[in-house]
Amino acid sequence: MKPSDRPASAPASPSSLVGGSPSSPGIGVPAAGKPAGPTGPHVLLVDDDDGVRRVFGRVLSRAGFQISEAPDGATALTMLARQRFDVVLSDIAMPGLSGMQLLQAVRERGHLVQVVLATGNPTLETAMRAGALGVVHYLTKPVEHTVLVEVIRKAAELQQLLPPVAQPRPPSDPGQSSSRHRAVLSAALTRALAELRLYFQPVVSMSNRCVWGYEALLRSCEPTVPTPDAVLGAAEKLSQLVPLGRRVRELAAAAASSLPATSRLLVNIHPLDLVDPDLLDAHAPLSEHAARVILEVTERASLQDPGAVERALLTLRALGYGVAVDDLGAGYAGLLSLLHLRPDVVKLDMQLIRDVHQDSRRQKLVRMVLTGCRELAVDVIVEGVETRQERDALMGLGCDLMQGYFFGYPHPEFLTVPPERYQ
Ligand code: G
Ligand code: MN
Repeated sequence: MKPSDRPASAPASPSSLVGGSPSSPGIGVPAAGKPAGPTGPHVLLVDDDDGVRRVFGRVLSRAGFQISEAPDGATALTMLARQRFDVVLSDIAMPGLSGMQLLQAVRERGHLVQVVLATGNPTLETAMRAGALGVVHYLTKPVEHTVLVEVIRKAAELQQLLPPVAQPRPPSDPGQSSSRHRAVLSAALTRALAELRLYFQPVVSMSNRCVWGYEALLRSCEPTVPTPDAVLGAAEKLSQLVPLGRRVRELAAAAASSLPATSRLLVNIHPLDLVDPDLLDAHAPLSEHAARVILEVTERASLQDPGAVERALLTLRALGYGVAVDDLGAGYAGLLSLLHLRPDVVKLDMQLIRDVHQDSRRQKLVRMVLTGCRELAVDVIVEGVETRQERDALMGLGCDLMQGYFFGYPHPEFLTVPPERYQ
């Protein structure tokens, strides 16, 4: 943070500095202060230095924040997968996962949290990379405690502004804040659309030991709508799903030119896209690559006119697109979608896959879907494979096409899968 960004009221005396070297005289925290507020926004402090965590924790809990601590990035990621936090405040230079890698993983995994980075050794490069990954603040240690509290408070406020689909807590003042909320959301969505990116996650064929395809997943760099669900929720709320879908397909078309020769590209579409003339246009950018593109559909919202869906699917097939039903077995995608959408591929929801090696009911359900889909000549992709045990159990059940962190995280480039993941 530049000195000019500091609040004018922030004292700059050495005794108000926190997060420097623990032996420095600058870490003293005034004894007076508000008591810890167990109901305030929840902050996850990530730093390999116990002293820094202790001091940051003390300052922030006195300001009313709930504090949890992680001594390294890997522990932080485990905690983020299990629990909701409002803000992550992380050191950059840590052994193992660096703060920057942690930030990248948080974005790739789509965790709904604001990230503030703190470093004792600021460089332009880390500041720029942090900015590109949607970090809300970049602090230089030692940090004045008033600045620390102010920055974390602002980050927590951003988190509160997330759209309801992504943020279950209702706004504190729904009546008065709804038009302001809409304006804030609209500005956030405009920024998110301008900076939208696609990441690509491999889908492997175990029998051919190759990447069968890549799923394009949208990623936002906008802190107020940091996850795909938040962007979709905002677009839905503001009736902007059509421009969002067009932007995603434009980016997918641009990426398709560098798609590895034997792979397909799986692109998520919203049911409403099915009635967008741009999707059905033979001259639309993505249509040029249709023969290598599989459109993934989830019936998140039902369409007014079911006939329109069937007509759209006929046109898409004539253009050469393949069709996949996404998240089969979860909320929206039931067996009827196999009937109505007549997909080429179904993707089995990751809730059915989690710990499949330990659960005979899950095994039976997976086998049942595989048998049914074989009879219907539909390929099955199992999603969300995270461990070797899950992979082995699924192979034993006859699954061939698999996707999940075990094989690769979503990444801006079309990465290959390490050979040992097939062994
Ligand atoms: O709904 P859809 O299947 O398109 O969503 C895919 C989402 O799942 C992406 O945001 C992706 O980052 C996430 N994802 C991909 N692989 C895994 C995995 O192995 N485990 C978990 N928990 N999430 C995953
Ligand atoms: Mn999908």
